[in-house]
Parts: sequence; C-alpha cells; structure tokens
Amino acid sequence: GAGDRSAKAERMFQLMDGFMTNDPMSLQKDILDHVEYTVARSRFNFDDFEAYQGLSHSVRDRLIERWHDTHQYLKRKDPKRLYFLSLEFLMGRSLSNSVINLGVRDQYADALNQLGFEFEVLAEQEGDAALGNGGLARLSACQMDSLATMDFPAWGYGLRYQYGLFRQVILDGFQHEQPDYWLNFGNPWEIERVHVSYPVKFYGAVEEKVLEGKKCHVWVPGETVEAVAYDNPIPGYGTRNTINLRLWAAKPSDQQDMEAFNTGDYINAVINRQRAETISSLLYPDDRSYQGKELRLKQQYFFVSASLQDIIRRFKDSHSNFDDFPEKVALQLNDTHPSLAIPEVMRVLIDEEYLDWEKAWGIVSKIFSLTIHAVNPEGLEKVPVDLLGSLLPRHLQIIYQINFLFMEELKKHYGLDYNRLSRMSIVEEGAVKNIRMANLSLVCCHTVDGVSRLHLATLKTRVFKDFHEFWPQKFQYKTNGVTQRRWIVVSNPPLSGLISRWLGTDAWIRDMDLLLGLRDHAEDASLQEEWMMVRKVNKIRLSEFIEAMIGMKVSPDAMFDVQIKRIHEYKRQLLNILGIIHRYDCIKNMKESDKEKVVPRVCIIGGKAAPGYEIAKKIIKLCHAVGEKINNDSDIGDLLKLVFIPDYNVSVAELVIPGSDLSQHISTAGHEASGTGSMKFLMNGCLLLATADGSTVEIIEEIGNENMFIFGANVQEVTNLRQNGLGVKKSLQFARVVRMVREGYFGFKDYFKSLCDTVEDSSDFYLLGNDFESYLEAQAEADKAFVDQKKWTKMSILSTAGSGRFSSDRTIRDYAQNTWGIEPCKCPS
Ligand code: GPW
Repeated sequence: GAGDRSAKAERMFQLMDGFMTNDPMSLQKDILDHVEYTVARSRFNFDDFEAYQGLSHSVRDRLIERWHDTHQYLKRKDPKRLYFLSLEFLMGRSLSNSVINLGVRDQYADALNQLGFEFEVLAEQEGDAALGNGGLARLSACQMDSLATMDFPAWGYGLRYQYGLFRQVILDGFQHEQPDYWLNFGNPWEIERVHVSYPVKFYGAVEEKVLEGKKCHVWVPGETVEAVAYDNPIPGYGTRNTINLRLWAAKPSDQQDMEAFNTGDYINAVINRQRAETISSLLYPDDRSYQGKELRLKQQYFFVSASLQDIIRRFKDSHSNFDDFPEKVALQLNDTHPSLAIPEVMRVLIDEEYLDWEKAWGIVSKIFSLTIHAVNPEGLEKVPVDLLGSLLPRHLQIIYQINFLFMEELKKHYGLDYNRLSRMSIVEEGAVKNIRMANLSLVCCHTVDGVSRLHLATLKTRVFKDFHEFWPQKFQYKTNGVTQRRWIVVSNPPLSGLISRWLGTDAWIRDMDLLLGLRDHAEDASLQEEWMMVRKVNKIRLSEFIEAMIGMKVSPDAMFDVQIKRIHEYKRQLLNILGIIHRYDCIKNMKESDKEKVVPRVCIIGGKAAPGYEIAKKIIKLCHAVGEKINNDSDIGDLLKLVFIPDYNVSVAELVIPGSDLSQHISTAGHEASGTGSMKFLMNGCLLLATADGSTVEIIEEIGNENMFIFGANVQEVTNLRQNGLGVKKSLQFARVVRMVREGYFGFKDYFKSLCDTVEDSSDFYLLGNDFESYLEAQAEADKAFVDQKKWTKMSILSTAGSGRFSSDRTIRDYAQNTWGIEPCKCPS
C-alpha cells in the first residue's frame, strides 16, 4: 500500500547519501570494482583500454542516478515536453563531456593519478559515436546538450545504427570507405531496455470495416519488426537534470514468420527473422542528396512509429483522452526526414483511438514544428508514390486526404490558379508521381524555422515563396549555435581556464554572453601574452597529431590555415586548393631575397566525400596530388605545407579547432544554410576567412568586418551573375592555376579533366573563377595581419569575445519560447 511505498522511498533517501560519493577513495574503489566485475579483468593487471572501460562505467553509474531522478521529477510535475525527432545525432565521445557536465572531472583525474593513470590518456581510448553525417547531425548533439543544461523537459529520439558514418581511409591519395562497426567493443554510454519495445508494421493492405456503426480502416501489415529502446543519458552542465536520447534498434518480432515455423522450415525461418535487423544496420552516408531508397524510407518510418508509440503511451499513463495532447507534447522534426510522423499521428488518432478526422487534425496542426536545413529544391525529400503506397498503404491514403483538403482551401483563396496549385501540392505529378515531404510538413506544422536569417530570407523568396505568401506567420528563423561546453571547455581546457581567470568567473559556461567582458582586455599586454601562449600550446598539440597521423613535421610558428567540413562543390574546397597552387606558384617564381617576406603557412584540409559523389572524391585526390608536389619541393621548404587530415570526425575537430589560426568558410553565397563549424573556430579565437553566406552574415555583425577576412560575391551578386551569364570576370591567375591542373602538372591529367571542366567559364556554377581574385586579396590581408602578432592576437581575443550569440543555449531558448512553448523544469539537487 501507500504506507509501504513511502517507507520504501524513505529508506531510499537514507541510502542515497551512501551512493555515489565523489571523493578520490570512492572513485578509485568504484573504477576498480568495474574493472573487476563489469569488465572482468584482474585488478592487478589491466591496460589503458580496460581502465577506460572501468572509468566509463563508473561515470555511467553517476549518469544513471541523475537520469532516474530527472525522470522521477518530471513524471510528478508532468510539464509540456519536447520530443526532438532526428535521424542523425553526431555525438562524438562521451567521457570528457560527461565528467565535465557532472562537475567531477578533477576528482576523477586525481583518483586516476593515484591509480597510476592519466585521465587524458584514457579519454583517448574512446571511439566516436558517429550516427550522423555533418552539420545537421552535430547540431542535434549540441542542442541536446543545451536542452539538458537549461533544464528543459526534452527527449531526443533517433536510430541506433550498427554502422555509423564510414571510416575514411586514404590510399594513394584516393578516398576509400570502411565500415564503422562502433559497437565492437561495447558501449558503456547506452542502457539497453529490453522491456521497452514496440512492434512496427510495414506493407500489407488496408481493409474497411464497420465497427459500432462507424466506418473504420484496418491496416493488415505484411511484415512486423520490433523496435527496442537504447537509452543514452545526456547530462546538463551545472544542474542535476539529465535527459534521455532514446535510440531504436530493429529486432525480429515474435509475430514474424510464424507460418514458416509451423510448416517446419525452421532453419530458413530463423535466418529470415534475422533480416529484420537490417533496418537499423547502417547510416546513409549521403549528405543532402536524396535517393529514393526503400530501406531509407523503412528507417524513417521505423523510428517515427516506435517513438510515437512511446510518446503516446507516456501521455496516456496520465491522461484519459487527447484533449490536452497539444498542451503536453511538442514534436520537433529535424528536417523533413521524420515527417512521416505527421500521417502517423493522424493514423493512430483515427484508426486506433477512434477520433474523427477534424478532431485528429485539430491536434496534429498544433503539435508539429519543423526546422529546414536545405537551401535548394534538390535538397528536399520526395518519395515515389508507388514506394510509399506499398510500404505504408494507410499513410498514403491519409496524405492524399490531407492534400485534398489543402487544395480545397487553396482554391477558396486563390481560385483555380492551376500553376500555383500544382507548385504547392503535396503530390508532385509527372512521369513518376512523388510525395513532397517538405510540402506535407509545411501544410501540417504550426511553425517552420530556417537556420539563419539569410537562410530564411532565401527560403521565403525561392523554394517556399508560395507557402510564405499563404502563411507568412508560420515562418521564423533561429540562427544555429553550438555548445561551448564541448567546443571550449572539453576541447580547449587551457583557453577555458584563461577565460575564467580573466573574467573572474566560470559563469560563461552557462551564459556565453559574459564573454563580452573580454573586450575590455583585448589590448591588455598580459592577456595577449597568455592568449598567445595558450594558442601556441594548442598548435604544438596539433602539429604532434599531424606528425603521428601522416608522418609530416610542420612548424608551429607557421600560420595554421584550416578547412574542415564535408567535401562539397558548393563549399569550394577546390577554391582553397587552387589558391594554394597559386601561392606555390608565386613562391616558386620568387627571387630568393623575397622569400623572407613570405608568411609560412600550413594548409590543413579534412573532410569526407559521400561514397557516390565522384567530383568530391576528385577534390580529395587533387589535394593529395598538390600536397605531394609542394611538400617535397626543396625550393619551398617550410614556407608552404599542405596536409590532408584523414577520417575527419568530431574528436579530430576537437583537436584541430583549438590549434587553428585561420579557418575557411568559403561557400558560394546563398548555398550554406547556416554553417556551424565557423562558430566553433570563432569561440576558440581562430580568425575567419569567409564569404557573406549563412550565419557568417550575423557573425560579421557581432565581430566586425575589421576582425575578419570577408571576400567574394554576395547573394545578390551571385544571382545577378547567374542571370547575366557566368565567366564575365575571370582573372588570368585563375586560368593559369586551372591550366596547371588540366595539363598534368600534378599528374593524373585524365582523372582531373572532369574536375577542371566544372570551373570552366560557362559551367562555373559555383563561381570560383569570379571570386578568385577577391579570395587571393583576402588571403593577402590575412598574411599581413599575421605578421603583426599583437594585432592578430587582439583580433583573436575579439573573436572569442563576440562569439556569445552563437551558443546553442541562445538558439534553444528561442525555440523553447517561440516555437515549442515549453518551460524549464529543474530537478532539485
Ligand atoms: F540537406 N545540412 C547538413 F540541406 O548537414 F538538409 N545535412 C543536410 O543534409 C542538409 C543540411 C540539408 C547542414 C547545412 O548544410 C548547414 O549549413 C547547417 O549549418 C547545418 O545543416 C545545420 O543546420
């Protein structure tokens, strides 16, 4: 009875004091216990990896404790919750981030020292969780950190891929892909919940029945797969709140293939069952190009269906009808990838909860919001009607009905404006009929967010013009941000310490605007000196990494010039490489006496190309071919080096960013929706060389033009250039460097031909030729500034000082207030 329960709770609270203490003795005992009992190694003999395992299990225990407390508290308070649906989360490593957010880093470091281990060394044992491709996926991870830190009642939902993003291996300068079986050595950061599982249905047919005098739809599936939950605790910084990222894995369902078992084909039936697991087996590695693949659609529905069953079950635990659903549930779609959630909620409410269409629609139209990350129509998802109809027959019916009603509404408003109707229709007519997932989402979501101010402006005037005219109030933007916990505190401890000392507080870790306080000291000689020291330490660390990775020695006195991000034509890594060729050519043709004036540079490029993206792969090869030539040229020596960092990922970024002097964000204006890498560099005091694209426009407003190197055509000029034909203004210098590649100066003449063709006069869609001169000028400005180290350091301090706006805390607060309508709910500590 109730008495029993409160007695039990009382006893729990008494015991609590005995749990999880963080003094060095307890931590050591805890780590050793895990080495002995969890990892099952002898306490007298274990290596770094086993120590890492023991350590991470000890941290995991502390995470679980807070995670339980948070759930318990939220259950009692029952606030409106945010459910963040994303097909990708690029979490990277968890250990350092966890101990820092839990506030026990130093305690663990001491405890380990006494055991003869070093925290940093053990942290290096951890592999990355790479369940995502690039910016979109890392953004989800940063946002989860902010949601937890600011005590928002939020859950993340996604897929637990067995293979994360492929590993990039470079052979003879060519990219090869290798599988990332990241679960090989166990994953202490997840909690397997065998009892939290739901059946997910596919294929089959819809039958119409009359139940209690009402016409009903019954979906009889052709296949059922079980979704099993794996929970990943996400600790907030400076709070007890620890939220949950629930990832689903596919397992065979008990309902699967019963006939085969009954007819005695035991062996084949078992083998067949196992195939269910392929649904969550791999992450699609294509960044922003949509292929109409059935498995991908299955993944989308699988995670959407399981998540919604979970969300609705939780709601029904404490509510007897759906009237309050919109007051308790906000569903956020991270791009259109989870947009099947819309027809799925309609289906569940109508077919399983027996609400009528109007009532169900009334709920659906209040709960969904969407963030769009794409700029172009090519980036928007379309699903062939045949594919959708065979996999999810009932959903196709519902989508058609939504579209029918929407078209009626449009006709009332615009009359029979056929062109407009066909542009706005959810169904795209043509040789292959498609469902436009963006149109479906725009019709059903109460709010649609862009990821920067410029991005929203572009959406309004281009791809979503019609929708914006019809529903202007639906459209907002929330400029992206990144979490300073991972991108300063975890990855750059020396800078973190320096900032706190100079501000006299570490409160900036929860309130980034406080960094503005550094402005007052930007010209202070002693801050500048400390600042340069910290930067030097990080550059030395980076040069050691480069040497260990590819066996090349680089001088930490050179300017480290970095471009790391996915390889894409629009991001213009090719412009960077052509600029490097130009620099090489100049040095090569220089009088010996002039060489003293050259600012030595180490150019660093890193990033993955989608496996099927031929041109991107050629860019990687070109980078290696050029590097081969430059790095072995004795005329050049230390004046110029070109390094390609293989297998770029989150943990590599954590090391490279703090050690960079200059970073490049040089997309053709109008093509980068936001960009978030730039924000990480900015926080770490790295200067930006950039085009006026995406969030850079807003960075300029915070930092000032004079503290950055901005170049190239702006969005308006790009539009004009394309309208008036390209290649109007092409420099001789540009023609020369392209010719060098074309004529085989770096070898592989035939192979690079198609790459050169992409920037040839009339086909230079991304305007490399047009922007080249201005790019070189910006680079020359950077050289000039670097010579004056005092000036450079001031610019660097001002970069960090002005980066506060680009914390994901600011983004999330804005979403909470203006899109989701949720409030913090702080678990007492
Ligand atoms: F296709 N982004 C991404 F445009 O990483 F939707 N993957 C993607 O598939 C797409 C976008 C999409 C990136 C944007 O390119 C970048 O500008 C933005 O900062 C990031 O998403 C986070 O919003």
